[in-house]
Amino acid sequence: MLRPQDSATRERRRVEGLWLFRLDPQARGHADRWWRGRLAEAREVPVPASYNDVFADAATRDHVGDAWYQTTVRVPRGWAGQRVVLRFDAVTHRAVVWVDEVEVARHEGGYTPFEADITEVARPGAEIRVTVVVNNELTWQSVPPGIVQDTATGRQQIYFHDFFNYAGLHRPVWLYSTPRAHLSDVTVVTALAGTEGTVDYRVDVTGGDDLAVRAVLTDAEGTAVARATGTAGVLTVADVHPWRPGEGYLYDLLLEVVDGAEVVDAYSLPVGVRTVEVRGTKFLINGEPFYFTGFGRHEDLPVRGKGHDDVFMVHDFALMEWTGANSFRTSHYPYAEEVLDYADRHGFVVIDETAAVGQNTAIAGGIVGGGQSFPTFSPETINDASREIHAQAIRELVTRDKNHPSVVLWCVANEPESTTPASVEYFEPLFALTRKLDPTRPVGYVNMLLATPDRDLLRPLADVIMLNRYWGWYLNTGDLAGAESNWQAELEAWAAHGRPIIVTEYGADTVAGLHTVPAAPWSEEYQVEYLEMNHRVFDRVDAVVGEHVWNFADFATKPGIMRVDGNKKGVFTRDRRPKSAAFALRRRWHSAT
Ligand code: GCB
Repeated sequence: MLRPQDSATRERRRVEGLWLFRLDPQARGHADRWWRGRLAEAREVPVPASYNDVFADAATRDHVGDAWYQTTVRVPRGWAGQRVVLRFDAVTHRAVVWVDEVEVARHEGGYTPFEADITEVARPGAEIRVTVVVNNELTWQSVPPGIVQDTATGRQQIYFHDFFNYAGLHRPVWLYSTPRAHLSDVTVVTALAGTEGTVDYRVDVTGGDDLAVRAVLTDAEGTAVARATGTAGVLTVADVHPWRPGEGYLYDLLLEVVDGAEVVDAYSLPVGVRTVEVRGTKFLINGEPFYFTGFGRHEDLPVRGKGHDDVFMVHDFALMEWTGANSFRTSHYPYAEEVLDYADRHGFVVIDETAAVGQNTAIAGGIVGGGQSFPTFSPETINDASREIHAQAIRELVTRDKNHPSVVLWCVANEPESTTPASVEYFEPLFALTRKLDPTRPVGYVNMLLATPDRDLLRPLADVIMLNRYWGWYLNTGDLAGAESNWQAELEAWAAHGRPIIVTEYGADTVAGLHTVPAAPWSEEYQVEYLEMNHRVFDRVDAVVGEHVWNFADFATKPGIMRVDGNKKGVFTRDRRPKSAAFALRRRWHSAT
C-alpha cells in the first residue's frame, strides 16, 4: 500500500478538523446502525488526536468500548474517471468504516494504515458521509494484549504496558485519487560497492498488466543519474552519495506507468542508498561500525495524547539533535510515517518496533498488572489467534516501512516472555516471517531484566541483543556502586555470545526540579549519576554498540502506585523542558561524535 501523494497523476486531500463524536458505552451503535444518518447526540472532536484528554470528564478519558466518529467530505469533481481511495493512517486499536450506508473497511491494529477503494460509492462532485467506529478494547487476542473486565461499576480495561491506552483517529485521514491503472507497491533495496551504488526496484501495477514501467533516479540537485524500464530492474549510480547517519542524502525515484507516450500513473519515492549488516559484535551501516546514541520514545503529548503533531515532531527532532542523539526506537509501536520521513531526510537511525508490548505476565502480574497471575502463552491467553494478529502486524509494518533508509532493524516485541519453550514456539515463526518479508535488515526483540543471560531462550533467534536494564533503579535502587558491578557482570555474560548489544532502555524516574545532596532516587542529580554509571559500564564492554535512554520525555501512564502523574524517566519533561540529564547527555554524545 503506497502512501498517498500528489503527483502528475494523483491528488490527495486531508480529511481533518472537527468531526462529530459520540461514545457508545452501551454498545448500541452497531445494532442501531448509527452510520445510517447524522450521528445523534454528538460532540465535536479534533482529528487527528486521541479523544481521551480533549474533554474534561473521566467517562471519556476512561471509556472502554466503541466511540463513533463522523464527518462529511466532498469528492473533487475533477476526480471523475479516477480511482477514489479513503485512507486512515492510524485508528487505535480497531475500526469499521462506512461511506454513507456502505461498509468499506475493517481493520485490526492501532498503528498501521488501512484504506478502502471507494470509487463505487464516491461520486465525483458529491458529498459523502464518512462514519468510523473506533474500538479501544485490549484482549488476549490483540496486540498489545489486555483484559476487559465487567464490574459492578462498569467495564474496565486492564493492560500490561506502561503507557496510557490512548484511542482515536491518531493520524491523518486522506481522500485521494489514482488512475484506474496504477502503481500499487514499490520495493527498493540498495547496495554499495566502492564508489558505485545500486538501487534494485520492483513495482506492482494494478489494472494495467500490458502497460510499460519506466524508472528514473534523480539526485538531490535534480540531475537524472540512472534510468531503467520494466516492473523490476537495477539502477546503477556512479559516484554515489550514500545516505548515512547524520546526513540524510536522498535520491528521488520517479516511477511511471506508460502507455506509449502517455504517462498513465506517476509516483515518486525518496531513496537513500545505504547498507546495513551485523558482523560479529559490530553493527555496520555502509560497512562502518555504528554506535547508537538516543532514546526510547513515545508518541505522547498533553491534550493530544497520541495524535500526530508536526510542531512537536520537528521540536522533538531538534531536541534530540541538540543532545547529540543519532537514533531512536519506535517504542512501543510503529510511529507516524511523517516521523520516518523526517528521520530519512535528517539522517536519523531508527529501530522499528511492532505494538507487541506486554506479552509477559511475569511483569504484568507484578509491576503493572494488579497482582493477578496468568500463563503468558496458553490456549486461554496469548494463543495461535493472537500470533496470527501479531504476524499481520509485522506484515503491515514491513510493508509500510521497508523503503525507509532510516530503518535499520526490526524489533518484533518489547520485553515478551522469553524464558519458556512456549515463548520460543510463539516467536520462531514470527522471526522467520520478518526475515522472509525483509531479508535485508537484522531482526531482534527487546529482552527484559527477568530474562537473564542464563535463562533467556529467544536470543538465538535474534541478530542483535537488545536489553532493557534498570540496575540502580528497579534493582539496586539507590545503590549505584552495587548496580555498577552487577550490571558489568551481566553485560559481560551477554557479550560472550558474540553479538552486538544495544541497551534499548536504561533510566531513572526523576521529578524535574527535585534536587538532593547527596544524589537520591527521583532527584535530577541521581538521574545524572545513574546515567554516568551506565556509561562507564558500556564503555568497558566492546560488544555494546548503542545506548538508548528511557525515555526522551515524561509520558502518560494509567494510574498506579508506581507512577506520579505518569512515568517520569524523561530526560525532558512532558512539555519538553530539559532536566539536568539532558545537559549531561549532550556533553557525552557530542564529544563522542
Ligand atoms: C520497561 C518498559 C517500558 C517502561 C519502563 C519503565 O522496561 O519497556 O515500557 O515504561 O520499563 O519505566 O518501567
